[in-house]
Amino acid sequence: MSEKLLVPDIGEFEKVEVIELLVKPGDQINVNDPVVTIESDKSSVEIPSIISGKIESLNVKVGDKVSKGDLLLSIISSKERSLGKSIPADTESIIKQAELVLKNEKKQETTQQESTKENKKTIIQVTSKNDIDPLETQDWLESLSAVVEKDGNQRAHFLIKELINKAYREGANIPYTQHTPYINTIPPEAEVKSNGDQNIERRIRSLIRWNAAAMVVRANKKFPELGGHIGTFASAATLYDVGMNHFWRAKNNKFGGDLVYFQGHSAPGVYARAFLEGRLNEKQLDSFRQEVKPGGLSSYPHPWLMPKFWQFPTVSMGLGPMLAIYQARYMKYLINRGLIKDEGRKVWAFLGDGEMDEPESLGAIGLAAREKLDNLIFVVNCNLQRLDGPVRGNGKIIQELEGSFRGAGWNVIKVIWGSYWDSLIANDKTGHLVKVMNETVDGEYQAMKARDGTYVREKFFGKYPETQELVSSLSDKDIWRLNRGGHDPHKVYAAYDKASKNQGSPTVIIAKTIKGYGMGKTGESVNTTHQTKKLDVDDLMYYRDRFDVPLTDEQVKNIEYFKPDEKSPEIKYIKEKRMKLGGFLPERTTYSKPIKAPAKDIFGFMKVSTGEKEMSTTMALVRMFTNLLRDKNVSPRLVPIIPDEARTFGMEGFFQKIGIYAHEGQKYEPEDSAQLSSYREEKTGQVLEEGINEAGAMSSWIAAATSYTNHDIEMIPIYIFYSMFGFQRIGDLAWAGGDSQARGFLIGATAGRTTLAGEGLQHQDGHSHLIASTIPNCVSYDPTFHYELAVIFREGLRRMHEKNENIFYYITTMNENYSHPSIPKDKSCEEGILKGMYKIKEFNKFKKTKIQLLGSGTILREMMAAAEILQNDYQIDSEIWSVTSFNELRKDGMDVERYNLLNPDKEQKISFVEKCLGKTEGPIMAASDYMRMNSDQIRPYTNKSFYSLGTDGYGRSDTRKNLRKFFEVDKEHIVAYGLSVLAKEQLIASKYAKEAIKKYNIDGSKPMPTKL
Ligand SMILES: Cc1ncc(C[n+]2csc(CCOP(=O)(O)OP(=O)(O)O)c2C)c(N)n1
Ligand SMILES: [Mg+2]
Repeated sequence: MSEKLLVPDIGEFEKVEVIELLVKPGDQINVNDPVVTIESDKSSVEIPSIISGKIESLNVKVGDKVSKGDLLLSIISSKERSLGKSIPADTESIIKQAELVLKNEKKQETTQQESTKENKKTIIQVTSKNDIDPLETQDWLESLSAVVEKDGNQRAHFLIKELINKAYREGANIPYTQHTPYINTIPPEAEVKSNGDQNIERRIRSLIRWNAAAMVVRANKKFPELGGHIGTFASAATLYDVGMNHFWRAKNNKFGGDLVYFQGHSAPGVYARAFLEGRLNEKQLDSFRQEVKPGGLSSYPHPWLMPKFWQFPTVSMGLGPMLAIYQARYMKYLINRGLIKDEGRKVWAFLGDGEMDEPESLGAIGLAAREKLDNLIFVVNCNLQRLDGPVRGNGKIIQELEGSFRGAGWNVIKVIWGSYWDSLIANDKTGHLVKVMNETVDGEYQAMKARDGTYVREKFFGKYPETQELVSSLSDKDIWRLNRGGHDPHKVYAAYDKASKNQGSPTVIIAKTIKGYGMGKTGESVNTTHQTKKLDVDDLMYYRDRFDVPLTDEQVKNIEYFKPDEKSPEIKYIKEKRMKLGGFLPERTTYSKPIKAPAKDIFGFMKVSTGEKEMSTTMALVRMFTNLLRDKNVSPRLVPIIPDEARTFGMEGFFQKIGIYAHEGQKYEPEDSAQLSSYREEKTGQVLEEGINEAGAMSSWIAAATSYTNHDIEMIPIYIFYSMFGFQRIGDLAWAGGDSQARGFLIGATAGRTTLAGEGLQHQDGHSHLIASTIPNCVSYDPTFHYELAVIFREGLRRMHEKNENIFYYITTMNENYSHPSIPKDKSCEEGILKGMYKIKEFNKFKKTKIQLLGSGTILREMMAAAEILQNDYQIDSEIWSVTSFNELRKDGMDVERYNLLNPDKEQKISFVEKCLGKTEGPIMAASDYMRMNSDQIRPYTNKSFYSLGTDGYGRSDTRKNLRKFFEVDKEHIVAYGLSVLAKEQLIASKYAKEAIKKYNIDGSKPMPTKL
């Protein structure tokens, strides 16, 4: 039976142009197959069929304007009609997920109950001066203890919750519980024990500690300027060792591997372990921080410098935590999209407590909880110190972090006290010990560890008679031995075990340690620990003795490394443990397959003129994506990333077409569900809609752009943002992206200081290309026309994703609508587009005076208009060059110049700029919608006179015309300045320039825009 397919609800748009027919009469189509593409002045979108069958007739043609309800085509239907658009929420999968969550919750409940059964000796003691009836308090507490004893923690928890609810309903003021007492989260009875050989592990750890310190001291003895850190790793050694021996699984041919973000300043410890594992040799350790000669060990984790070793750059504080969160989220994205298997891989991130002050460190923890990232574990090493002094001298960083993470919905595990404290805490019947623990601030805790047992007895235990009594039988030495949780392998193991098994939320382990642990008087727990990189002989002896390193005094004086024999139990143990966990860590490898670049003709439509039709390059880009989504190789690999700006860029069509990634699917019917571009969230959704979060979006981009190494699958991330909120906002992340050898596209949309007209000073970008140029492996372009964009984008796909070059692309697109010409016939045009410039037009009528006009982005069009005026009104000929990338031209220029200087006796090479312009006539005038420095970049690479125009100064809102006049990059200024340039070069009389300045009302007394 014949059925009719009508234009569906397309939102507020009417009379939208049909730009593409994707089917023809006689075609057999299925439900959801796209049939036509329509395009408004902002966005293009495909209309899918809601009927399957054979197409009988098409009722529209390209160029027709259609509105909701118009007839598109008739179909002889084969099956029953679908219920309009596909149902937004996949009910069945939601039920399945809900069942799974319930199952998990049940499982969690039973494991929690089991653990409480073992954990019967919980003491609940409160001491408060404000207690008006201590006996009554005691009654309540005993009742609670009885409940814990008889029915377990879970029951106690339930009763407390009920009491709180009741109190709330009765109007009582509910106590605010941001944190738990200052004790370990896991009680000793519930600790899972390690099956490792503790003695051997301690010996190994001691050797790693020694070698790590030795490499820093040796390097600085040779070259004091090299620097390095001992204190960070000294405090974190146990945290790393337990993970390395028991938890972190390496990547191999059977398993994708856990991903570990090592804290930047602990790099020496990671090298020292690799040394014992036989992965690095003594010579390499001796080249720590001497990276210029190949083979040196990088100061910090830098994949760019050690591409087979480091995976994640972390040393710029705050980036590690943020990147790790988005890495864990991206891992779930790949799993949910069916692109990788769910193997229970984890992302571990090691962070400093000082580092947690960075806004980026805590900025994304809400997302981690919301997305239920139970594949993510943070370990915050709370040595209570940062660089200058204590992190929270007057407060408690552990409690503060607990509050933040608990509030955000994380599973928090505090590892504060080591095993030596267990019996003291168990005997703390009056609760005074926990009270002192709660009351003591970090500044005091730090100071105590810089002193000795006598001091601790007096200052800490001496606070109350009850606590004094508690340690009366301990010697000062015993008191000094009371260890911190982060240095106790048992406590750390139990925490890691619990964290690894946690379901439904991310975990943070907050571990208390001592900065410079074992470094003695000069380096342990003192404010200067962070920068201690030299240890004198006494300190070294102390360090050796402290950790029983089997070195003679002589060897210590020589700061020798120590590596036991290959057949020693230590080396055998360390290797065995790693082999059991699948291999060594960290290690950077890639086994991903390249993606075949799409056929050239996929971009064919962008090489022909748009005729009368005007569009922006942003819209051309969206059109290009729509086409790319039809390429079966490329389509599934695209990861569009948008920080709440899809509609700004006309990309809302993607919501329906490929869906927005949402780990829970869509639990609601969207408000706009009847519309073609309705907001569709889906578990398998492809778009990463990041909300107003450029740093998060960039972190997602880095995760996807390094997918080829971390997940062995090549992906094509395309992050589209307001160009002003790109590099300027997330510059450090972009730098880390470069270091990570990211491959993907960054699209700076709404670019150009005068092109994004009305938005004003904070929005108008006149320098993002300059910032992009600071990143060595970033390739950037500022195209004007759709064919330039197509050529650039295709080459990007080829270079990065087919040829696997470790570069990334930054392309600016604009929101100014204009018509686009066909690609010039000249064969060398494509090469020019990619190298950075090509001749787009020539005016050669008068053959008297000539000027070379270089323009890029939208300002190229001002140049073209100016050239016409120069020709018609002033009889000046010109050649117009479209400069797609001043940055790329500069790179070529630098290369050529360097070659020439190094080879004075050889035939001198010619820069691409000079190849283009060398034999042309007349001076050069260049302009872009960016600061003059943008075009000035190529000034040294040509011998001709060179003048720049640009948009130096703060932007401001106004019309494009007024802005271009203000910044002096409109066609009138180009004409006037062009004439002036020719006069200065003595090619014409100066009166012409003067006349033009007058004619165009150019106010010569107006200050430089930079001063306005
Ligand atoms: C963004 C950034 N700012 C400043 C620094 C300089 N810096 C290096 S380490 C450090 C102190 C780190 O303290 P913490 O995070 O507590 O680490 P740990 O105590 O474990 O060494 C500082 C300020 C940096 N690396 N990155
Ligand atoms: Mg610290």
